[in-house]
Amino acid sequence: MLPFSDILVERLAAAKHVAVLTGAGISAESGVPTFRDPDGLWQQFRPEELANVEAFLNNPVLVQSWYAHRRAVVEEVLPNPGHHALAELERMVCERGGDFLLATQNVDGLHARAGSERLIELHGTLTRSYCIGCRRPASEDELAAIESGETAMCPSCGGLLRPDVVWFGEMLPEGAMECAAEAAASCNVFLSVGTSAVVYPAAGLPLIARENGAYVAEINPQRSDIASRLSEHVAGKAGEVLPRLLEAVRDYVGT
Ligand code: BV8
Repeated sequence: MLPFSDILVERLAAAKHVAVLTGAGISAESGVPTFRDPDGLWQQFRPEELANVEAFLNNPVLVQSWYAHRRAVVEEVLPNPGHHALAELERMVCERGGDFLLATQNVDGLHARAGSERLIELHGTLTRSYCIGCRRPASEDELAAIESGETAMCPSCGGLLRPDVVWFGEMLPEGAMECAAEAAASCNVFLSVGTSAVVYPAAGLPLIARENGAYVAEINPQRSDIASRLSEHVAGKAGEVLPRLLEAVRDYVGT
């Protein structure tokens, strides 16, 4: 018994345009804690404590060390079968002349490491940091001060070093949301994978797809905030469901 419908398999097999949104849930099976699950990152802290500019300026050491901790976690983990399945889906769709776009809210860099290329990191990436004074990219050595409990500062201008992520109240990277919204509006199938769909404007992407006639499936052990407005909820883990979905599509098209 497959956890997803025949319709989803048939639509995905025929789709010329496929778009995907992922959230922290797709990295959970790699060992990266999510934000809002019971054992999630926010359980130790609240978003307003850490993921915004004011919190950073009020307590740079806390915020810098929280991101340093998350970088260390991410450096130790690997992409899981869910990440690899989405990279494979991109290749499958592009090889048949279709369009594919993966928009991720994640900042862990795991989709790129799994081989995804048609990728937009809506909320930036942990893998880069920069100086808030002169915007100069920060090196690993310059971030080393964090290890000793000090504030990491720019050696050129003395400004604070921050992760290249999008905090609450900050704009998404130039053009990122426009590009993702365009893909959502023109796709035949949209997959929303591992996201609680509470953070906007990213969470609006599956709804844009639905409003424009796409078949929208959510892959998540829990129902998200927007599940009732989508075509299908596939109850399961991304690392288990996505490889089986790809296999079913390959069987369907007979390749
Ligand atoms: C902005 C930083 C313009 C990096 C993050 C309407 C429109 C526009 C803005 C807003 C709006 N309403 C409110 C806002 C403001 C705000 C917002 O959305 N607030 C929310 C909380 C109400 N949005 C913003 O500020 C955005 N900026 O819009 O700019 C603007 C500016 C000023 C004023 C107005 C507009 C910026 C948002 C970006 C914030 N940065 N992260 C970092 O530190 O990581 S958000 C953070 O949450 C992460 O990026 C994360 O990806 C994102 C969403 O969380 P999820 O990924 O969904 O993770 P979560 O833990 O919640 O859920 C995991 C899911 O996985 C669960 O459902 C679980 O069941 C599932 N799961 C678990 N295991 C598995 C699994 N699924 C599959 N397989 C598994 N194995």
